[in-house]
Amino acid sequence: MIRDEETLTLLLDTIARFVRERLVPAEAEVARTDRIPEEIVAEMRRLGLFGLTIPEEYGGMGLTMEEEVRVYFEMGHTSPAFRSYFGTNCGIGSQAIVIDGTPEQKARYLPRLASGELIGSFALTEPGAGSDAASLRTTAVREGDCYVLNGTKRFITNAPEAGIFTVMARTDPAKKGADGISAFLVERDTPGLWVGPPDVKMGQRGAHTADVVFENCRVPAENLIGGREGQGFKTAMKVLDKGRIAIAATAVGVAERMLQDALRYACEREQFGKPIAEFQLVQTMLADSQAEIYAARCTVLDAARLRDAGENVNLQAACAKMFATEMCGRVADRAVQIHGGAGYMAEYGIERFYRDVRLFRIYEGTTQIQQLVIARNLIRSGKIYG
Ligand code: COS
Repeated sequence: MIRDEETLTLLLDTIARFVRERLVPAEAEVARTDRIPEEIVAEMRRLGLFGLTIPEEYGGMGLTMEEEVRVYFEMGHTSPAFRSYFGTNCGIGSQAIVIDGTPEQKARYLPRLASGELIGSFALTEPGAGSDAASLRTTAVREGDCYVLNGTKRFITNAPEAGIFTVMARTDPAKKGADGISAFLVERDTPGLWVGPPDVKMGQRGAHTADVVFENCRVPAENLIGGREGQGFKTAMKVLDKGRIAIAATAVGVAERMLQDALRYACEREQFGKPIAEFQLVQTMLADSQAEIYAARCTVLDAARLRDAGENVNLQAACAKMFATEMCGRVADRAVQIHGGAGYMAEYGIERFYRDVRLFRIYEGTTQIQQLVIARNLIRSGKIYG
């Protein structure tokens, strides 16, 4: 749903200019230093990027899902580390509060997440619980007006920078699966919360992940999201339904950037006396990439519109995430191929995107988990979507 086409166009134009003039020129430096310069973070704050999806009453822009994915198509035209930094505040770092938080929790945290003063982080994954998220072992035991948390979370995006963590923990040890899980808001400076050193990753330098460890960490009972035990897994899944559409949109944007770069290279680079774009084997790679990007863009927009209409988009979000991220991987591979030897060299940047986008097929649910979600929906309902 687009609330006002003119306002959205203005926002998209502003973001496109920010990407072109500020972020693209900084890509190599961010990759080299593994750090987004403070002045760029300050500009992100000024542009309101941290609060894109946070309701207007809490200081955000309150973008609909369709508006949000259109922003991410633009943001995808540069290194995904930039979107990751503020996008966590708009997505998995805030949405548990937006979707299921109490009015007090919303009032306390959303304004600071929207302004970017506070960085949010989503702590679900553990050393022994990745795809099988419901098997998580972090415990939260009620003691008076607190819950005492113990356990380790792994690969937690933005943990080194975060001021507030959404933490899924088991409040009912008698229940082994999803039912015994609750979600908590844990502030960074709570005694007993430790953040490990940043992980060394394949790509997406500038975006950081780390372990988050809880050792007898006492969290006020009022920080139980929604005020009810046993709802945390469902909250996490609802957050991921939205997050998966956002990742799919980013994958479309990055694929567009890679194809644009590959097209430019193919038109400029001459071999056998003419631009390589004139060779049909190169044209196949360009054409397949364009067609797949178009298909993924349509899928993402459809899933976003359905969510805006209040539909359950579990199946569509999984389809969009699977198709767009796998497509992005294929486009990355072809873009490197079109660049030939230059595609393997750091100087051209395309090898960096190739490594960066590999994560899309893994985080917020692997391709195999999306397939499982899609198939389950089909089998349970007995009908297909189309
Ligand atoms: N929205 C609301 N509720 C949901 C839901 C959703 N999207 N998905 C599941 N639920 C509910 C189910 O309805 C069920 O509740 P009831 O028992 O009341 O019916 C409960 O949650 C448990 O669901 P389910 O039985 O499907 O859980 P499983 O353990 O089988 O796991 C998968 C489901 C595999 C889909 C889930 O664990 C998953 O998404 N894993 C990947 C985790 C992930 O993406 N990690 C990335 C790291 S976070 S960046």
